[in-house]
Amino acid sequence: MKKSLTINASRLHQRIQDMGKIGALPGGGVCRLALSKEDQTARDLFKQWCQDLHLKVLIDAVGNMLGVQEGSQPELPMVVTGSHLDSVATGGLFDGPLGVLAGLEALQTLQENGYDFKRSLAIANFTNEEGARFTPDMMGSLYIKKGISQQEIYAAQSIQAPHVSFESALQRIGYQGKNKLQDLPFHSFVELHIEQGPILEQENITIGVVEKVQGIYWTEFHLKGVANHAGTTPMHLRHDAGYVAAEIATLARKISQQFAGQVATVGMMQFSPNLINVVPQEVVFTVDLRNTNHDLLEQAYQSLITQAQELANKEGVTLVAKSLVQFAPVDFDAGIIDKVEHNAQNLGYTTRRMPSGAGHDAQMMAAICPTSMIFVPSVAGISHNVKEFTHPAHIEAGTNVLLGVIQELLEE
Ligand code: HGY
Ligand code: MN
Ligand code: MN
Repeated sequence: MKKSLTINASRLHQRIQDMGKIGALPGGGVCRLALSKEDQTARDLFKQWCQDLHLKVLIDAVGNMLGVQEGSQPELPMVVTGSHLDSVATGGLFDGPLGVLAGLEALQTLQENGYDFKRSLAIANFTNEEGARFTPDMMGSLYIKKGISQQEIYAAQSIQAPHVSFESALQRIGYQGKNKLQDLPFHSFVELHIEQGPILEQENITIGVVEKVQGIYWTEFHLKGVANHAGTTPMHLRHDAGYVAAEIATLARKISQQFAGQVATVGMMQFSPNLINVVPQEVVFTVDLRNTNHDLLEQAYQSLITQAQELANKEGVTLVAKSLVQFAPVDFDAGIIDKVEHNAQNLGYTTRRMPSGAGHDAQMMAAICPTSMIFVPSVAGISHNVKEFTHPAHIEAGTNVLLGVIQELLEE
């Protein structure tokens, strides 16, 4: 029978602050890129906290971590919660660590109340959720669902120079494990995460009941024109890769206005030779397209590729478009969605059902077992920004909902 337990909010708050000291940036926020020294330190701390709770720590070949509280019937499929500890280069304290540390807090609360675990409960830290150093994003959970091979992952080169392989970076931080997590029997997965958008705050809602995640297409464009003198080259004789890149960035915004629910982002752009008085020879840039509707996302993508090629042809610039990520939208499990909703409402929290605009490990886990997510509000809807913040009361609320959902899943 489910007991109504509540978490130790100050202990969770302290863990979030302690984790936030790793990779801390001078002006606030964190930089903890996947497989960096900072990621290693964060992993070490998580492992220590798991060992303090006498959890079995499993690590697989791509560095995914599971802290497991073994139940008395370990043959039963396990309940899993968690998220990621890597961050973007200008990240906040909550994107990822909230899910990992709230899971740990829920588990510790169950332990302290003498909960009789029949089914095991595991806390996950998935490798490279952000995709900010190695693409694709959600890499570790994609590997667990067998959507990418170990070889492909090991060969991935870091986006930023000095370019290193995933394999060498993983070996350097000492998290190349031997445990096979892919074949573990997972009963269910639930992830607590900040919304990273403005909806919950604007509507003054405490708990987001997440029904689905947008599809994500990441494309890298490589334009090649002709470097030339900025002063002496007549405009009609130019093959200006920089001009075409700017036109495509503008095109991406136009396309986002042509398809319902479409978002488009040009987040990275590198000019070469990147000199004030030289017509750009080459530009490498990325376009991130997302939509909850797969057909519209596909149409937006095709429209971008076709029109980008036309713009390049007109300027006599060559264009190579390389698809880095194509993840379809994912619907979550109705049963777990309902558990999130009724646990939140029974605790007296306001709720609203919603999609996730951001990608999450849950969208990969949904292919393996019944999955859903719990959102809590982001102040001013800000995330992937050092100013990311979520109020402690909302963190406490979300973690108490997570605890209730986990208990129900453990009892199933
Ligand atoms: O890109 C995303 O939405 C996630 O933060 N990796
Ligand atoms: Mn995240
Ligand atoms: Mn993120």
